[in-house]
Amino acid sequence: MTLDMFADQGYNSGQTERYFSDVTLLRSYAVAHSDTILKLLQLDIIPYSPFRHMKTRGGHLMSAEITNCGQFGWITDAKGYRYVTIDPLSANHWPEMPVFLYELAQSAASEAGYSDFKPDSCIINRYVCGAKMALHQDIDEKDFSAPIVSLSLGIPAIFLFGGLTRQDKVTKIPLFHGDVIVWGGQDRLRFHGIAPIKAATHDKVGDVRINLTFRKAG
Ligand code: MD6
Ligand code: FE
Repeated sequence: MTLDMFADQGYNSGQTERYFSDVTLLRSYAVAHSDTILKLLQLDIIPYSPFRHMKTRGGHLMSAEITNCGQFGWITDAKGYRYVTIDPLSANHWPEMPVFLYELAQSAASEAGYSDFKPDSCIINRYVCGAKMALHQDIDEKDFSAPIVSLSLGIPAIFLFGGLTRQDKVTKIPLFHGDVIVWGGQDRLRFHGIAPIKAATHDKVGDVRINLTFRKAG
């Protein structure tokens, strides 16, 4: 069976999968809320801080387009990776994190065993067919004791989970519309990335994958 055959019916809907020691995948956790989430993005975030391609320090254009909401937004430019409170494109604060998203991220974290998650940052990625994210570690946050909560919408992706060094073997985890993956604890600093997205169409989201990643950055 191919991945996109599962895309609309909710692959393993409602099930919890565990990987390594501290990675929890909540299948279809956000499916019932996807219309609300997409509307919040469309009305309250994108008009103020649109998606944009950012450049890495090496001058390489990232294939995923990025924006943010919440107090801290993640950016990359000639000066490298970091969190900032002002969107360099709008010269304003990032749009506030909608309470609905804050509470959804908090309840997913709680479901995965992190009862006190207070995200102050939400990175929003948009991937078209062919876009990817190279293996990397999330190390720009101040405190690694908080987990990362990552919500996928739209067409499927293959999430790549490596180890604590770049050379470690990679585990591939397919992610579908509405899936939420929470990682923390011993797995907080694992290398991870997104394999090149395969062409597909999702009936609500179209031919893109949207990812929202909630963190405690500051
Ligand atoms: C994803 N994103 O799009 C995974 N990490 O599913 C990330 O791992 C990520 O988008 C650090 C900074 C921005 C990101
Ligand atoms: Fe990351």
